[in-house]
Amino acid sequence: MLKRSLSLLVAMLLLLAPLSALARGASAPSDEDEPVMIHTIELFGFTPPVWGAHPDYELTVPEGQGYYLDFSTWWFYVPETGDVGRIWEDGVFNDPSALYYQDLEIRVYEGYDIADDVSVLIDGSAEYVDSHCWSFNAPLYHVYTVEFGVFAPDFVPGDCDGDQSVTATDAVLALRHAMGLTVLEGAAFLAGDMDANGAVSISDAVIILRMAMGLTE
Ligand SMILES: [Ca+2]
Ligand SMILES: [Ca+2]
Repeated sequence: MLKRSLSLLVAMLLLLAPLSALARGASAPSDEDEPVMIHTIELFGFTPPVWGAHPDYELTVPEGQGYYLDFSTWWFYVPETGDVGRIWEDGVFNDPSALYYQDLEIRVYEGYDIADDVSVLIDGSAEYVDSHCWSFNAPLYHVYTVEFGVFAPDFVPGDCDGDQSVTATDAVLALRHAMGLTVLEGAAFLAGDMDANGAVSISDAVIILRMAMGLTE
């Protein structure tokens, strides 16, 4: 009786073994081939354009994601003339007739892919996202921010302390900023940046001093 039971058990095991092997064989390849789909792309640290400032390229992606920010560029577009171009790190947002937007190039790591219905969030919201599309020749995903205009605040060039006249005091303020002793911000910074290159330097302070002394306008 026991012998019969044993042989029945062996027969059952032999019957089941090929089935389980078949099941493993059928499922393994598809597990390896299917990419992990990305349904949300998140970017953090976005700074919209500020008049007189350099573009900010400090956007980051959270760690441990299947995608990364490969490259990003700020662009300007002038509707009146149709001019389009890049704003590099040393460029300045200072054209009131231009619109500015950032092109963010997203790539995925091996084993990942981006879902068609992906949502893109910048600093937790879709407020700054305009559109996104695949490029035609590479697994590259472009995200475009909305367009930003910039407007010059009201200031008198050279008047760092805002008293509506240009004096030696303004030159000293610009000089102290250039030396890192104080920080000029907003309209004071723009007033001090006489050559509009996005920095207040010693040469700006010299220009202001010459204005205060009546040597230049
Ligand atoms: Ca002044
Ligand atoms: Ca300057």
